[in-house]
Amino acid sequence: MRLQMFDLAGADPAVRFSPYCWRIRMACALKGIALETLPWRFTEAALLPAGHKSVPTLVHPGGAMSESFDIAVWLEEQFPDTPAIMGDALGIAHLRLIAAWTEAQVSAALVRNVVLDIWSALAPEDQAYFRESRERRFGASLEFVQDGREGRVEAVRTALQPARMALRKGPFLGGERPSFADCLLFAPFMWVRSISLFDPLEPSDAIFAWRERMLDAAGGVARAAARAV
Ligand SMILES: N[C@@H](CCC(=O)N[C@@H](CS)C(=O)NCC(=O)O)C(=O)O
Repeated sequence: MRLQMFDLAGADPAVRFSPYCWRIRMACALKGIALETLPWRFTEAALLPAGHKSVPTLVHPGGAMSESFDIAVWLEEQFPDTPAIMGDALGIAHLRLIAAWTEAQVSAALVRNVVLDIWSALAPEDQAYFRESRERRFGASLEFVQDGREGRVEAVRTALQPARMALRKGPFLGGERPSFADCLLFAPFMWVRSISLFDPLEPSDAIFAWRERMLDAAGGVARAAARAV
């Protein structure tokens, strides 16, 4: 089945940094599903299939869909012969909490520390849009928002404590093998890694070791991914 995904790109089209797209890139890699990614920029809304406004947008033989979590559920259903990474309806319901936690706590703790770095990695046509929309959201300049991030490292580490506790039980959140829970938490780390040198993790942190395992998972697709820095 031919699958194409519109994937947020930086000035260098090889740099793909959307955490939501990384959820799907990792899910496909873990399941062994071939995925063609199409570089897409914030200012290219008109290129998305009609009715779709954000990436990832997946184009498949039956149509198109957005919303990363829904795409992952669809992949799990459509490719039953590949390794399961979500489980049954109960597993999927629980994964929604993991997704919400990574967005509300982890990505929220990270974004202020990399927002100017994101802007720096963007193509010129995207920079104006990103600055205007994000400065409106934060009520301050990108420079002001990102300033002083060294003092916010501890807040990021604290936000990660639930995963640190869960990883006492096994090498991955999924147990012996990575699951979509791992994709959900790994995605914001790929967001940061793709466009920034900011790293809140110390090598002694269990999350650091887990991140190394995720970088190597599925043949090391994430470690091989292009970076803007
Ligand atoms: N809930 C959506 C969020 C997707 C999303 O926000 N994607 C961003 C890129 S990281 C986007 O397309 N933004 C468009 C814009 O800011 O104009 C999902 O899980 O797919």
